[in-house]
Amino acid sequence: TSICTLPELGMEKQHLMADFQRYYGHRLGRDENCKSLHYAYEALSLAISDRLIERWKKTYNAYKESNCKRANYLSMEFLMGRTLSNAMINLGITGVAEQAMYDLGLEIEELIDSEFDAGLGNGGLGRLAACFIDSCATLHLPVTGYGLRYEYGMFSQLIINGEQVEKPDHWLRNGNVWEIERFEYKQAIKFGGRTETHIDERGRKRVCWIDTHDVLAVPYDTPIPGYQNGTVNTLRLWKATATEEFDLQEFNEGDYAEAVAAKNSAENITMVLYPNDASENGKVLRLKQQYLLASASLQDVLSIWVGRHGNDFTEFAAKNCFQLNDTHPSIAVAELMRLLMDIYGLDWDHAWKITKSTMAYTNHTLLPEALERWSVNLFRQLLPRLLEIIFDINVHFLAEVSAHWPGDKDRLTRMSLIEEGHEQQVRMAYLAIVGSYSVNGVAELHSKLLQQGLFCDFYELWPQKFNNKTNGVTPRRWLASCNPELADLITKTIGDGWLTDLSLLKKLVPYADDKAFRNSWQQIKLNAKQKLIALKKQEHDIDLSVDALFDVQVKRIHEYKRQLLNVLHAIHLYDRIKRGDTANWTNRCVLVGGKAAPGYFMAKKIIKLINNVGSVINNDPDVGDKLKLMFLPNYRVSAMEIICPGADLSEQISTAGKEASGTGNMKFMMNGAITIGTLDGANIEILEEVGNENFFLFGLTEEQVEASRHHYDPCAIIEQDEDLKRVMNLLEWAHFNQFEPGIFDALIGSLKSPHDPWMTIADFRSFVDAQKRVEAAYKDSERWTRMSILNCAASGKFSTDRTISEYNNEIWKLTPIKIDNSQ
Ligand code: DL6
Repeated sequence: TSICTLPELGMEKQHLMADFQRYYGHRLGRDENCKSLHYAYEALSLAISDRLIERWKKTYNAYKESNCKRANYLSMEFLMGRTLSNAMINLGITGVAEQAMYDLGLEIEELIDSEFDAGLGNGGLGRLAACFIDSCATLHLPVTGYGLRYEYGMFSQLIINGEQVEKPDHWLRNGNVWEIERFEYKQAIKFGGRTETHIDERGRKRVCWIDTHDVLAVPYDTPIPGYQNGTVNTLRLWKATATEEFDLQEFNEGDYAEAVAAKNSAENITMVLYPNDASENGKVLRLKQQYLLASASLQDVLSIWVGRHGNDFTEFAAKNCFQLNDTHPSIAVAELMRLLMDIYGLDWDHAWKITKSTMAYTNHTLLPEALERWSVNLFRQLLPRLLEIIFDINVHFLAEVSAHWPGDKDRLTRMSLIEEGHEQQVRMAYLAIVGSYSVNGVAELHSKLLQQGLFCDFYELWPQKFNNKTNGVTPRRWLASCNPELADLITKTIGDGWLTDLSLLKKLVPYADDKAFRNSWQQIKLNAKQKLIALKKQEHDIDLSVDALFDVQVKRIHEYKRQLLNVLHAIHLYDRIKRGDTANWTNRCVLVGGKAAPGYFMAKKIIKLINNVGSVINNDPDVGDKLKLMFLPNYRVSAMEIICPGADLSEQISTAGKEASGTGNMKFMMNGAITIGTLDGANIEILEEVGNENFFLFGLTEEQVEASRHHYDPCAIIEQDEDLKRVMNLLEWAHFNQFEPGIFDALIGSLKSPHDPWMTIADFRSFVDAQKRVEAAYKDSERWTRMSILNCAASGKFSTDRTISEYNNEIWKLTPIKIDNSQ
């Protein structure tokens, strides 16, 4: 018997009830007079969490005993959303827990809904990381997620007078039952100071980074369960705090207040998530966050290694790899070099060989403004040792470029890790490419464009490094958990194998022709639409008709995603109604949601425009049920869990060549919504899977966009299109901003500019025509339901289980470790 010998926890109703009551009454000290649901949520979560921790320890021991290779997923964002319902599904305990709560007089749905979202991400990139770690655990892969434990996550969005107002999201204010602090694994992180070189006892040059201001990174671990397979992996998030040593000195000098204040400045590093999904260059705090993540995570992995193997790194690369989620953690390339050389005494060549064979980089955007660059001066002040190493990497790298292209000076300038100019900048994407053995994009088109455009020089030099890994989403959260009725129907029809092999959904194809099955499918969609209406009604007292086409666009607000095109279409429909052009009309609710980066002027104007146009349309008695346009405030993971089962039409309308992949498109498809979309990102692969007849395609292709960019004349297009002209007139004559003159001038100007990079006007006519095809299809409800079933049936490719299997087979090469649950 040891201090951690415990009897196995029961999985039956009575076991859960007993644990719940103990936590509720003893640990939380509540009784039947307590009105807040939060404590019941917390008591149930603690009971569930105990069962996760049991499996977590077994997984940890199994990995340790097998001495297996491990992957580490480094990401500045993990957009986890809520945990309770997902944990119950993955433990296979949902039904039992529901019954247990029911017997105690509680509705489990209400407990689930009382959990705050863990909003530690901006959008697709962060949510992808969350889906990835779910799939890694489901596939028995030894993968640890490393990120930051922001005190404030993504801001809450309020809409006041049609405008976005940001409110801080203190998601930890009620504590977080799912995490465990592990102070014993803290790491010291250096900032500032200077470097000194000396010769060690073996006559080798050693660099010391001294006079630094150190900060502690303290890990908080969250268990990540696989789907009913006993595996529980770890998400390790770092919180910055002051070191213990620093205050002693100041205390001695009597500067108590300064010492405490310094603690705050250390803690500020992980205080808040940067709410930008495209660019956030040049901010000192952001660079500190990136370095803290990279350094703490690498030190953690290295200290585990050294604990077992001493300073022998011969096998390190065979047993470890690091996947960099975008360039945000790419400073890890230089940091691994520093740790291996300065701390563990390896020489350059050995350290570089290890670095280059352990790092792998995923790019998530083609937008040039999102490619990170850091000023050399800032680097020098904050991370002087890292800058030296980056310069050295560059010297070695440029020698390789020169050898490959002798005398090609332009090539050297283009490919250098350092961009020259009035201020030198470090090109972080290039650092990631040079220091990695794999570089991937996130959809076929995106990967192709990286190779042919943005990174073409690097592709020419190292074609074998480049590959594609099309994104996915986890079907556990994005079908089983968010749409239980549909999941039950699918399981009743084809069995439950689809939960871990989504390609089995194709067995639904023959049922698209089965009238009874279609009826059940239709009824489930109507129920989901009712839930969505109820959500909407909490905020606006507007009645939506369940029979209307639910036309949904939810994602970050960005010009390239073209929410504006959607608004132009809504205005066009409104104009038709006002002109009485409503023969054969299809009633439609256009729902748009998403957050704008707080400093993104145009995106904020787009939100205001949607709200203003919506308020004119929704209050016009001539319009009635024919058309509604609504903005869904505070779009987040838990909102999407209600929105996506209720959508009929999924708007994926970015300018071709701009959306790297998209993942909302996959969630909608899986839940039976039909896509109206351009040939962009993963839309192309969705179309390939589902076929032309089950997808509403429109718009210019990426090649056409690029070819017509130079002679683009939106004013001429407007002039020749009567419908578009009327839409633009309504905008320009301030029909939607009668008492707010000029507020949409910038938006109108951008639409009419021949330099509009998003070329919204170019796709208007084709979009309107595609929408007409949508209306005709929706009128025939049997046909629509067939299409809906076939979309779900064709969504098998878009599981992150498939994506992660590809990462593993082609990049990480880990052996799955099955956890023995018999003891
Ligand atoms: O790969 C996940 C996700 C893609 O689905 C989106 O298409 C893409 O826009 C998004 N990229 C980012 C990049 N932000 N930065 N840097 O969020 O990644």
